[in-house]
Amino acid sequence: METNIVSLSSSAFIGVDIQRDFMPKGALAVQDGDAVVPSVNKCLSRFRHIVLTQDWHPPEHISFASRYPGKNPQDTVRSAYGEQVLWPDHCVAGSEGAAFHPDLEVDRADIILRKGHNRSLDSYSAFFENDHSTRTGLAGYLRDRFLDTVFIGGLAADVCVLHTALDGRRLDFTVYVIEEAVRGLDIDGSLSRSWKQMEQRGVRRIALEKLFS
Ligand code: VGL
Ligand code: ZN
Repeated sequence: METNIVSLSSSAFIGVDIQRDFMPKGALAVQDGDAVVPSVNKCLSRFRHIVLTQDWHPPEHISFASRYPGKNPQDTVRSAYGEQVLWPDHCVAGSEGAAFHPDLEVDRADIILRKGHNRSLDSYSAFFENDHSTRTGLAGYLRDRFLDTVFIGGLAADVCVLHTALDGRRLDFTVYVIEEAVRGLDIDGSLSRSWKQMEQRGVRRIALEKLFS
């Protein structure tokens, strides 16, 4: 007999950065990024505990290439916490591009976690900022509710989903990434590298149909 893992009261769904700027034609477009929305909405209607994250940067954020003369997106800069990859300006707090995809059923969220709001510190993961030590508070939130398992969907599979999944494992959560509910930037093979890395660290990859059978 199959257990319906989704109905377990100890599981949460984390929808990562399903925002306009990561959609096709957005400032930091993920190919087919909008294809995650129906799958994610299915999760939003089934899970009992729901977290949504929102990439939320001040203007002139440390990760914006436009801030450094002569630098381009994908170049890197050295920061106080190590190497930081540069991106086009994206998800500026309060902007249209930072808004959730219009079809995302945001009202189902229990909590919306905004990350990357410190001008001099980026935050890919929903658990830690990019210095790998400043906590966002999400682990505490989950533990206070006795949630020990997270299912992740959203964007981008090889950046913020990847780092959320790896940090979830580092913090001893059971972590699943839902195949149909993620899409990646896939820069120079980063997507397959990310799946490999997640697998090595014990992140479980699961198909949507397996979840709701
Ligand atoms: C992301 C790059 C920069 C993401 C956020 O949500 O994956 N990627 N900021
Ligand atoms: Zn960002």
